[in-house]
Amino acid sequence: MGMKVVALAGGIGAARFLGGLVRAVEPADLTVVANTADDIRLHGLHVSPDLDTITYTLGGGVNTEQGWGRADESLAVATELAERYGQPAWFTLGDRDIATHLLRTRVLAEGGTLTQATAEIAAAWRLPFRLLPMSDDLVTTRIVTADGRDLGFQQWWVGERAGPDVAEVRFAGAATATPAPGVLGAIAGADAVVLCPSNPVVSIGPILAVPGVEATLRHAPVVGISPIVGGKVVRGMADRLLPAAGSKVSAAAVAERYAGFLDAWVLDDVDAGEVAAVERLGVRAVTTDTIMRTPQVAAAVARTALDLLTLVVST
Ligand code: FO1
Repeated sequence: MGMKVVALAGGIGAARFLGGLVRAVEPADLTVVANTADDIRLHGLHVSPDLDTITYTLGGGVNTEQGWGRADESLAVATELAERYGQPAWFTLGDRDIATHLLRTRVLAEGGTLTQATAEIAAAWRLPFRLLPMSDDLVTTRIVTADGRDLGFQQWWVGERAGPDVAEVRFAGAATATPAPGVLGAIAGADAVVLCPSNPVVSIGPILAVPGVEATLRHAPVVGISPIVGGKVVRGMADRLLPAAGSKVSAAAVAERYAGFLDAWVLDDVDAGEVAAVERLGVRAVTTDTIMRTPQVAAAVARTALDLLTLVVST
């Protein structure tokens, strides 16, 4: 039996990393737990961007330029909705992508769970690992803006292009949510839990906010890869959200957010100057090239992370 690995994942950054992780471990021994607090209901459909980004990327069907959505996409439905029916068009669903949302929404409407819908979609894409939503309950990231509005995450990020300053980030529904079946058991039984290089506030944050997850992580070997390189985000909006959540935009500051359960942390080579600060948190740190231009680089990052964690656990 190989090493049992659990990855906690957001969207694009996680998907790139997972493309490497599946080369570094036996995929059959891998469980990926994805954030679902970016989910949104649109035109009556349940859209799960992070689950879909992971599925399409690892299934070989992602739009590689965007990093999300389907390759070979068309917009006939979106155009008809906007132009004929005058429906809001700030969040675009492509035709092929809509097929995924139709299937998911139908499973849910028939009384199935998000876990069941996700398994059916993952099987169709022949994903070689187990993909779980963090919860079957509705947990929704809310962005309270400095000008006092309470926006859904996608409304702020896509609808307003992350323009408004952020006063507060909340996870509505998290306090009463239950982890999806298999999540806590996978973490408790893992030889390694890997925090993907995802947004610490709105990707990993909601997973940690589901009751029981953080407590279970405290007894598991946990390694993470910094999503912040040289004081900047590799992609996404963590630079806009970390200050609102009380953290600096640095690799060490992200490690500090996880310090209660983190055993090892992988930083980019450019952040070698932050290694000492991370180790003062009681977290073993190492640097490597973390800019995952190819799956080969991503696999090297994954091996570095797992090797460091193995070292920490054995000493
Ligand atoms: N991002 C955009 O900037 N504009 C869109 O219209 C948009 C649509 C969309 C549809 C399905 C999907 O899975 C993702 C989509 N995204 C879109 C990306 C998404 O908003 C974010 O990148 C993630 O939620 C953040 O991780």
